[in-house]
Amino acid sequence: MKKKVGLLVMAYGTPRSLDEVESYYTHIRRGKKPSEEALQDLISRYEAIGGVSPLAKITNEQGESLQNRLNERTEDVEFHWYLGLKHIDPFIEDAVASMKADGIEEAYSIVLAPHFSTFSIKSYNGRAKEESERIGGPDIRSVEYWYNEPKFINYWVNQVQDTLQKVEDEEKTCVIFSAHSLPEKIIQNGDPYPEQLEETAKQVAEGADIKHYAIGWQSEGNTPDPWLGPDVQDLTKDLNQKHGYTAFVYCPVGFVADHLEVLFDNDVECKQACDEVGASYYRPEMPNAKPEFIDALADTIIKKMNTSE
Ligand code: FEC
Repeated sequence: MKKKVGLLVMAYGTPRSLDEVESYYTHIRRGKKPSEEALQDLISRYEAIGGVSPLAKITNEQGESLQNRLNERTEDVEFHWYLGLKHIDPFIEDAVASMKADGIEEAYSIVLAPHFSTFSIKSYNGRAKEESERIGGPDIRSVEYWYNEPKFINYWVNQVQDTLQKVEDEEKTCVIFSAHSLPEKIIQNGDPYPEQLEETAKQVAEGADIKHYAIGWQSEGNTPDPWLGPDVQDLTKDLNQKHGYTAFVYCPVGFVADHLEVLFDNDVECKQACDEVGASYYRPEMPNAKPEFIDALADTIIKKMNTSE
């Protein structure tokens, strides 16, 4: 008989309707209600992308596809996937409790974000471990990052190559790789997040033989502390001014799905920056639940199964 193993798939989460935006935003702000102005601003961004984000549906497809792919690729194990979200139910703790209730003793966990940061992957994994210790199981082995997973790099190499076929003049085109900005203080604490983004960008740029590329940060929060920069919109204007690029290809490689931060921050705001300088805007397709991407995630879990860490 195959061994039943848990697969804890963790992701950011999104409100399922505009009514849930306030409680979701309050959770993101660690329990502090947003001002009416900030709340309306966020609601208007969700409205601009159609009212709700497609993220919830895509995260579900990613989790289910990963479970199915792992079950195809492993012989003596039967994976059962559980969804654990950071900012809305089912929370990470709910997923750990469900695994325990279902009699799961051993589980693997993965966060649907490629780059390690104390703000992101560390906090997801920490919450899962804390809960499993609190309730006495299951034993969870966590993937810590996968920014350099060969099939993930390959996914973006193919996407960039396809997109570059559409541009008029590659010499005048710049590819911008980006991830979610974080407060600059993470650097003083030795966080590997910026280097991991640089490495993803370098590997994709080499694989796709990109002529010009740059790294930027996006979606920074509305707080007084300094955030990692340059912001992708400022970067667009700056690069256009300095080098005369007439087309920009945005690769938000720190994200893995179509959601607010891509559909608004890239497709609306970066597009606007391009329009302002008279440059063309391109944004390759996000990985979502495409089989080649799901296979990359399956590789990370299988590698984890084959190591003793
Ligand atoms: O609903 C959707 O479609 C979008 C979901 C969404 C994803 C996402 C990913 C990341 N975030 C990260 C860090 C921060 C930090 C703050 C912050 C704020 C927000 C707000 C919304 C939001 N985030 Fe997010 N993020 C998504 C949505 N995020 C909404 C609140 C309004 C705003 O600022 O726009 C600032 C918190 C604070 O106020 O202190 C920090 C990181 C990621 C990528 C890794 C991951 O997915 O976990 C890092 C998707």
